[in-house]
Amino acid sequence: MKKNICIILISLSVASAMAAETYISNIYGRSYQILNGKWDAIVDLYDAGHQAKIYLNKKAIGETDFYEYSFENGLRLNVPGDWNSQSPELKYYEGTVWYSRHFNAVSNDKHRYFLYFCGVSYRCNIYLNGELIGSHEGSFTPFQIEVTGKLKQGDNNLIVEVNNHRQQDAIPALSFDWWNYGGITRDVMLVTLPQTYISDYFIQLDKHQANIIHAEISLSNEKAGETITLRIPDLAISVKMKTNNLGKASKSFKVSKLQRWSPASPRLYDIEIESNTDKVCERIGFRNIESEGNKILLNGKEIFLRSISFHEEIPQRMGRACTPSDAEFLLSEAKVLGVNMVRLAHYQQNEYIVRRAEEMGIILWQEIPVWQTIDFSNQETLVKAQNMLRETIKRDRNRCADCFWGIANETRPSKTRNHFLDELLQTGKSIDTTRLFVGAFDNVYFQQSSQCFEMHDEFIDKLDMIGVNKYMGWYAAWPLSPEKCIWKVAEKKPLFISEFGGEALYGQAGDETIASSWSEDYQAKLYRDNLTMFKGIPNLVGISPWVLFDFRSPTRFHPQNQEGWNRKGLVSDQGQRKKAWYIIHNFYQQMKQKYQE
Ligand code: GCB
Repeated sequence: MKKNICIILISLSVASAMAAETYISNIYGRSYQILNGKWDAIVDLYDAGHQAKIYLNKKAIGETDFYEYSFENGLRLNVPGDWNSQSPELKYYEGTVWYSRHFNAVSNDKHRYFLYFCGVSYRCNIYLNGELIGSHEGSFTPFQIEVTGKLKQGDNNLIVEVNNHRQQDAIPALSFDWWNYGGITRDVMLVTLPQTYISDYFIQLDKHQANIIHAEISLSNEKAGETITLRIPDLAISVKMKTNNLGKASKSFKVSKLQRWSPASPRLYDIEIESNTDKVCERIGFRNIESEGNKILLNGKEIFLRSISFHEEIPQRMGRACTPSDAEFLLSEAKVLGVNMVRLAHYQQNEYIVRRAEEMGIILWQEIPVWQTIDFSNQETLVKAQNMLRETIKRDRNRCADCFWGIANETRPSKTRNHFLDELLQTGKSIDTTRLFVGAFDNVYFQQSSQCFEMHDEFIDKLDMIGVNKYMGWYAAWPLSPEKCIWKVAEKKPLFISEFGGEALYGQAGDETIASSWSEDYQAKLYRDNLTMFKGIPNLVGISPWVLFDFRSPTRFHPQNQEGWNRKGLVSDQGQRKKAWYIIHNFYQQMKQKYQE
C-alpha cells in the first residue's frame, strides 16, 4: 500500500502541473464518448495487485505461462456507482479495487484526446494499455488526463486502481459522519477536442453592477492574436476579443434588459464561445451576490436563506447519487420543503446536481471536505485542500447558483488551523473574487458572564458570512429557555445557521421532553424551540436544518434507533416526512412571504 501511495503523490504533483494547460471546463458541452457501464473488477484486499502487475492485464499464451488474476468472468461493477451498494461483500469494504474496461478509439492527428473522470473515490491510479498515465486524490472533484498519441487504433484497455482507505493526511481524514463510499462514482468519458481548444472561461456579472458582464476566456495553447467571439443571442450580444501571448482574452461589456437570475426567476441565457478552431455552448445566468453589513443581498435586495443540506446519497439505495434522475429526486424533495438554497454537504457534489439546482432556482453553498480533524500541520494536506478548492471552483464558477464557497466545517481555532485556512482562502480568492467565502463553525458557546451566546475565533473576520452549526437540544443543553437566548456572535457579519437539529426515528411517538425517546415528537419540539431562539440572533440571514434525509453513517451505533443511520433527517430513509418537516415547511412559507420572494 505504501508503495501505491508513493506513486500517487509523485504523480499528483505531475497532474497538478499539467492541469493549467489541459483544463476542460463544461465537460457536458464537449464532444465525448461515454465510458460508463459495466466494468470488470478485482478486489485487492492486501494491495498485492501491484506485485502481480494487474495493470498489464496479461493473458497466458505460452505453455508455461500463467497469471494469478483475470478480469474476465469475475466481478462486474456499474460505473458510475459506489462498490458498497453493488455487492454485499463490499458494503463495508475500504481498500483497493481494480477496474478494467475496453473501449474502441478511432483517433487522428487533428485532434487531442482526454480521459475525463467526474469523480473517483478516494484516490486512484489510471493505466492505459498497461502504462501508468496519471493519478488523482480526492473523491469529489473531476480531473482529466491527456491521452493524445497514447490511444491505439481500435481496442484500448483502461484500468483504474481505486483505493478508499481513510488516512490522517487525507481530506476528509480518519473519521467523518457519512459513508465512505468507494469506486468510480461519477461519469467517465473519452473527450475529443481540437488541437487548440477553448479550455476555460469565466463569464459573470460584475459583482456590484447589474449591467456589466466580464468575460475571461483561455485557449489550451499559448496562441496570441486569435479572435474569440462571445455571443448571447437573447441579449443581442456579439463581442470579439483577441488573445494575448498566454492565449487568454478578456473583455467587459455593457448589457441592457438583462433579466437577473434569482430563485423566483431562474433565467439562464444560451451562450456561445467561438475561437478559430473550437466552439462551446453553455447556459449561464447572471446575478449579483454581496454581503453588506450583516445582510446578504441578492440582486441588491435583502434575502433570507431558506436552506437545507443533503449528502450525495440516495437513502433507499444506500448508495451514492450519480445520475440526472438522482439529482432530480434530491432537489425536488428540497424544493417542496420551500427552500431557496441548498448547502451541499460536505463536499462538491456531482455536476448534475449543481446544474439542475441552478435551473430550479436554488442558491448553492458548496464546500470542500475539510471536516473537523484534518491534519492542519501537514503541508501536503494543505496542498491537497488547495487543489480540491481549485478544482471545485474551476468546475462551477460559471454557475450563478453557486453563491458561497465553504472552506471548512467545524474546525477549532489554533495557530496551525488559522494558517491552513488562511492559505486556503487565498487560493480560493486567487481564482474567484466574486463569491462569498464562508465556513461552518461549532465554537459558539453560552457564556455565564454575559448570559449570551458568544464566539471567539479571530479567523472568522476574514470570511464574508459566518456559518454556525449549533445543536441546541441535542448535543447542547438549553442554558435558558429558548426565547431568552440572545446571540452576540460575529455581530458585524451576516450569520447563517448552517446546521441544527436532532435525531428521530420515523413513526416513533414519545415524550417531547426526552431526547432518548428518539421520537418525532422530541425532534419537532426541538425544531420549535430552535426557531424561537433564532429570533434572538440579530444578524441572522438564514438557516439550514441538518438534514433533509436520514443518511448512512458508520458512527451511529444505536441498534434500535439508528442501525448505521444518522436519523437527523426531516425525511426518513424511506422517504416519509417526519413531524419536524412540517414545522420547517411552515416557517419557510412565512419567510417567503415576509421577504416577498
Ligand atoms: C455536525 C457535522 C455533520 C454531522 C452532524 C451530526 O456538526 O457538521 O457532518 O453529521 O454534526 O449529525 O452530528
